[in-house]
Amino acid sequence: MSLETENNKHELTPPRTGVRFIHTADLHLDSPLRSLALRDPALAQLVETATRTTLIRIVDLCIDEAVDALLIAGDLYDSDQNSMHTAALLINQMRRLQKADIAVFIIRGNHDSQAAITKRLSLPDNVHVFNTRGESVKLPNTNAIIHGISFGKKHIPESLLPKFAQPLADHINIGMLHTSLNGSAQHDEYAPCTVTELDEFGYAYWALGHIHKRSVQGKETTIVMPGIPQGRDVGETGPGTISLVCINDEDDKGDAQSIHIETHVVGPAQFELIEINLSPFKEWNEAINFIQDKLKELRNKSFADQLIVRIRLVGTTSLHFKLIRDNDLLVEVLKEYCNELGNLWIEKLQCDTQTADSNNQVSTNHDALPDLSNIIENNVMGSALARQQGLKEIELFVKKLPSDVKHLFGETEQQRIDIIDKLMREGSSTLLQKISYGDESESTDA
Ligand SMILES: [Mn+2]
Repeated sequence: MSLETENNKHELTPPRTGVRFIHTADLHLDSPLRSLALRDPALAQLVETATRTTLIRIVDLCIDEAVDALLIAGDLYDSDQNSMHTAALLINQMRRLQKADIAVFIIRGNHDSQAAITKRLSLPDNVHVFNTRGESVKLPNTNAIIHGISFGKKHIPESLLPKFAQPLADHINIGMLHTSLNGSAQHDEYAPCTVTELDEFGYAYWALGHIHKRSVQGKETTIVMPGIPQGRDVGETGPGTISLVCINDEDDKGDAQSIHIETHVVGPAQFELIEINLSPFKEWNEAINFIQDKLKELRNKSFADQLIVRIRLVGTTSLHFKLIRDNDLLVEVLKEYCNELGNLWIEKLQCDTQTADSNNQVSTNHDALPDLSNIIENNVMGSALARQQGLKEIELFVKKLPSDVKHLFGETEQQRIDIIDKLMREGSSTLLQKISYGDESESTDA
């Protein structure tokens, strides 16, 4: 800890009126890899260790900033299945905070409501895990009081607000709540409540969790969703953030309470989706250069150490056939470029381009192809028989999958039919392209 910190003056005169803390939520430790696209072992390793690295970095920041407390507002774990490795990591990190005299407040969310790791693990005594009835705990050496409540089960359809204590006078009241916020009771089972209700409750700060997108709201009070500190897949793009919060109470001169929030990026790996339009290009190398420039631009703008990108190629281009046929080659070329640039990864390359001249090419070179295309479109796509066959195949396939990825192939019959239709459409289009383009390319290569 540096003696030069601006808060040094407070530290010399405890108990002071004011508090500094770090607020995070939704670390989802031990979350399984959610994307089948992460087949690259090095990339899978990076994503797997990213949440653990994030926890260590949060603790580093707590110690560097010499905060009073760390608040973890639910879903510290992804589920009740936790590794011993994570248990050991957590104990070690909590001990580091204990040595630095930093208190830790944890509430359990919908994902870790049953996690044995916070229920049975003996964490050092600087760590307080809130019960499911609601509790208020004073933060030593400050005039702050933390009110919190844990989820006792996965679904909580009612608001948990009635279980919170009224604000304590002459204290900085901070509430910790895992909530889906404004959702209606029928659709949202994660302790819903409104921003207005929180705003009018009389606390100075609401440390929320659950929604993975960062937001700061409130008029009378400050209501913060800190955002997920480390995204788990391309569904969670952008930098992973936490909040460093400083609340100063009314001072001698009568100035009102002030809250200062700093956003810090902690997650080591950032996911991004990028759509690249290849319409202007007719030359393969020009298209590759363009994609590489776009990747570099994105890399330069990203906040995290590592950038993981899903690329979606779109546009109408005469390169369409080659993009489909030589997809593996393109991926390798781009991965090589990422290696050179460093700290950049391709998670998936999705090719949704359209051909600039498919009809001409198909009809002039191969007379049977338009017929085949019509047969597929009119007699196969959407036919009950084809779907039935597809459902059988998917069922056989899903049986062989590990249980945590089974849902990727649809949880209802309708979802499975949608997947079958999509696969048939993609498959038949690839087949037609390969038939029409295959011969032609062989002759030009020869
Ligand atoms: Mn949650």
